Amino acid sequence: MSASVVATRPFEDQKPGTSGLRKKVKVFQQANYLENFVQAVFDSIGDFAGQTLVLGGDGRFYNRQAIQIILKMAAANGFGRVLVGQGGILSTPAASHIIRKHKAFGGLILSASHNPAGPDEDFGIKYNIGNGGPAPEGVTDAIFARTKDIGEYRILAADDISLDDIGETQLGDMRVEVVDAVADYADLMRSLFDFDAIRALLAGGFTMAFDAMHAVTGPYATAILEDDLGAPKGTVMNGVSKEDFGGGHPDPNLTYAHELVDVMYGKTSRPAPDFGAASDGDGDRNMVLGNGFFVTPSDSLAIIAANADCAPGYQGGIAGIARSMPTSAAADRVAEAMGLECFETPTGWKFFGNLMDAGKVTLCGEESFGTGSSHVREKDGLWAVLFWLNILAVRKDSVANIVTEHWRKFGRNYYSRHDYEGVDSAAAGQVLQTVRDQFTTLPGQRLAGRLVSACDDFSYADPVDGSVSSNQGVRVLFEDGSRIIFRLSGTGTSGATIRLYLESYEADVCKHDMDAQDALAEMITAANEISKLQALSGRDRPTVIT
Ligand code: G16
Repeated sequence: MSASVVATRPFEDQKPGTSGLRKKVKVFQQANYLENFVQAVFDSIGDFAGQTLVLGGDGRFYNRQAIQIILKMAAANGFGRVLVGQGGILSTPAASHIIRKHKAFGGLILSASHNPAGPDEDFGIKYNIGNGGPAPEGVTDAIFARTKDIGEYRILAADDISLDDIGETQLGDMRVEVVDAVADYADLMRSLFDFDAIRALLAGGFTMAFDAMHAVTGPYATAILEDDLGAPKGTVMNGVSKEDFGGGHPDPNLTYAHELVDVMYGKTSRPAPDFGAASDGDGDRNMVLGNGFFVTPSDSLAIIAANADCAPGYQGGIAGIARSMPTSAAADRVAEAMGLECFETPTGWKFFGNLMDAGKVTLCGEESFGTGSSHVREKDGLWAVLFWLNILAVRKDSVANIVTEHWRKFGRNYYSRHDYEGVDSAAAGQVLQTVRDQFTTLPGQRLAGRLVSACDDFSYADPVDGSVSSNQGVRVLFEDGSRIIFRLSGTGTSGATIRLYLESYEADVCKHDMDAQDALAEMITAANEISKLQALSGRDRPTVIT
């Protein structure tokens, strides 16, 4: 087997977004497109000669072909060993764990997360560093710079290897180990949560449903929830992973996880279960529901933090909490009550890595249905589900009671995100600029019955390495803690997605039972007025409301 050096020319559009490079499959299928990006990664991450790379993906269309290409490139570039998930499958949190457990140099994760899959849909790739977390901006900037002047890539001339059987194969000088995709991850979960208590809960008449949305979590959820914890067969819905995710959109929110939502709100023939959850394409997101009750991701983080001592893995205390800037401040109130530091970072899990490595935070969360802890360096869907089950097993109360009691104690942060997807990029930029143009005039004015205290473009200085990330969202901040935030998504693959985040704090317990859209109605109107969002985007309503 010989390594060949293939001449290539740069592609101009290989800038990693919030979480790696995400494009249509057809873009990735262009000659040299994937190869260029992978070589740019290998050229940007330092000396890995003889070291270990972890490789796996969410199983979407093109996963297997991409893995074969990357294996041959890893061999030609001098890796000593690649650990690849059986069938080419690794959920994102499982990949993060395997990188850490096996002290790998890094990992390549193939996923476009919750974006639909199939020949005409999306594919993605991202590089994670040796701590198991997404490469920080310094690394992704270097990768992007390299994609712009790349002239060749290295690849081994070899046959494809079998990914389906656990075992070892030699590829040139590199060893390929096909590993069980689930086992290590399941062991980690057993070390964090009280499986006996959860088993007893599930044996005692407590009912639940988990929607894997035909994506990567299916085998993980089946092994853990049904085979180990004893939940009845069928608890995991849509548990068989498919290359096209069953034609669905595996984004665990009230819009796209409607099958689960119908079950949880009693709209099917079965009685609504006590607990419901869903995960996304690559297994890092989660949505949590009670019987007829939705838990916002921001509240979920706060409630997990406030109840962390229910889970054995967290009984020694937690170090601190971090949330992305657009995530509601519910967790800040818990942190304050617990005497913990709370960090506000830009959107993107990569910003939590330094804080976790430095021991400053244990729990992290994002409004985009992401919750996790320092057990790995990615958000972790099933981890959040197990944490909730552990809390429910200890507190022996319903999801709705636990949440409303939390609001009674800490106040309620009414929260919603309105997404306008597939908007013309120039128009989306204008929406944000329209608000920026009022940065000096809005403060001091009253909007939605509240006083505007400040406006800014969110900027973050990493307290660990001092790096500064600017332009991370346009904020209109109110004196009472309410916020209106505009941001452009960094994960879409067609046009621009405008995200409008709305938050309003309510301390009065008598006003805690409103629908969030009603509670935020004045804020929504004000946000549209100051940004001219609907006029500029040509849309009269959001595509998705969460
Ligand atoms: C990714 C990132 C998250 C981010 C989310 C939404 O999640 O890992 O940190 O919150 O995208 O980002 P944006 O608002 O820029 O679209 P995932 O689950 O898509 O990998």
